[in-house]
Amino acid sequence: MKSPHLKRSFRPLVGLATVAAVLAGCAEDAPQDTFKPKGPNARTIDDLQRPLFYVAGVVGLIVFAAVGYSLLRFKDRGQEMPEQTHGKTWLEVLLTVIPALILVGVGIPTVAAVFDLDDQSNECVINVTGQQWWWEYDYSGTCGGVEITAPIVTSGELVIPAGTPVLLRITSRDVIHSYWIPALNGKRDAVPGRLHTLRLEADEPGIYTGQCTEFCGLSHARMRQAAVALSVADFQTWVDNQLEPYADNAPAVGTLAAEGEATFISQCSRCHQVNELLTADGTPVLAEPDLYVVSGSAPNLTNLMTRTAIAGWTFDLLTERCREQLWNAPPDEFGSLYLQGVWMNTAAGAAKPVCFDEATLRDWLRDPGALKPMYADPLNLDSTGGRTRGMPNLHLTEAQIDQLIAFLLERN
Ligand code: HEC
Ligand SMILES: [Cu+2]
Repeated sequence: MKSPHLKRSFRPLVGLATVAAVLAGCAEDAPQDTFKPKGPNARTIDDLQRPLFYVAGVVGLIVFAAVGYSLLRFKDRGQEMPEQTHGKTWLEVLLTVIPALILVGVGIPTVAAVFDLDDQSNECVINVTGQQWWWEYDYSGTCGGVEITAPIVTSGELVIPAGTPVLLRITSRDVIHSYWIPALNGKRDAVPGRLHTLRLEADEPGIYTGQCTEFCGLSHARMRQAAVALSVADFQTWVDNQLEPYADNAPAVGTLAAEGEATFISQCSRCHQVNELLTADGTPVLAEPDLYVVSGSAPNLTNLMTRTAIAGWTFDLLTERCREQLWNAPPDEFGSLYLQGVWMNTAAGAAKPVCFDEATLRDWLRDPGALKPMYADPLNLDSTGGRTRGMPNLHLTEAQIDQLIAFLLERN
């Protein structure tokens, strides 16, 4: 505190730096920018928020100017106390009527927009469940004219047909989460025991990212999500891929992937379902995550490699370069790249996919808690009846990880 002048002279600098940082944030390509709607619901919100933002901005500037003027003009310079008065009816009426009119002007379009957004009409219904700390999606029925002949359960990445109003039915299994894809609509809380609806529609194929916006515990910051919009034809292909019979892609006897299948059954399948997986003697392998995980659920891994990120959509399955390529693809090229996924840019017959970020998946399998804190620590299991909150460290050997990766790559 020796040099208050120096400190004071820093203030404008700090202020300038803050403004510069905020402006830089606006200029930069920000995928979760609420001012860049990419679908009709988000546009309804944008059409409302922009004029309000401007009006509120002008009111804010007037208030700041008035306060600033009063501070400087009437600064205490030892002058006489001015005459004290009370009440000025015309001014009080005026200052009541003007804000009331502004509020009515804001209220009417706001209520109209709320009703507009509540429109439930849709061409597809998808169930969404919040989990600590990832989102589960399950599909059935018809979606954008595409018939979904068997249930599809996936995680993190919501795949929808573009140009189609999709109704999400959102709930939670554990605590309150909140679903938010800023480019497609506002936020909706996911509350245990309740169903909340949210309508998403994307104008064009592309990837639209978001994140959980209700603090939901330790790894809330690692609970992200994305909506991937595909043309209806590409969406049909995606559905066909998800429902491809296990036998069509089953690892051949004697391969590394076949060893991976056995390791998967012994190490992973108590928590993770892979649809139609059978033991060596032909018994169906059914996951029982309710016995091992507090929330009673773990991601379905049937077609893991068709996703682009895992574990709350936080860790990439695609290498950075390929992710950039996918995210920046024009709408008419996006779908085919997305459907190739980790196999993008890979020559036919190549043993390993070029775009696969293998190191990240290996890190995850080696010690998931090191990447994403989840209270999976075995020391804390007394209070939860032996169940972990996330995926525990299974102390796999590198050889087992090799097998599992081969198995998971085969299954897509
Ligand atoms: C005790 C239960 C349990 C076991 C056993 C388990 N996991 Fe997990 N796993 C989870 C949970 C819970 C998550 C979700 C973690 C999160 O995202 O917060 C998860 C997430 C994953 C993910 C990310 C999936 C996605 O779509 O986000 C992969 C991949 C994965 N596990 C692979 C495996 C493999 C391979 C094994 C066997 C070696 C295995 N897990 C064993 C509980 C388990
Ligand atoms: Cu959450």
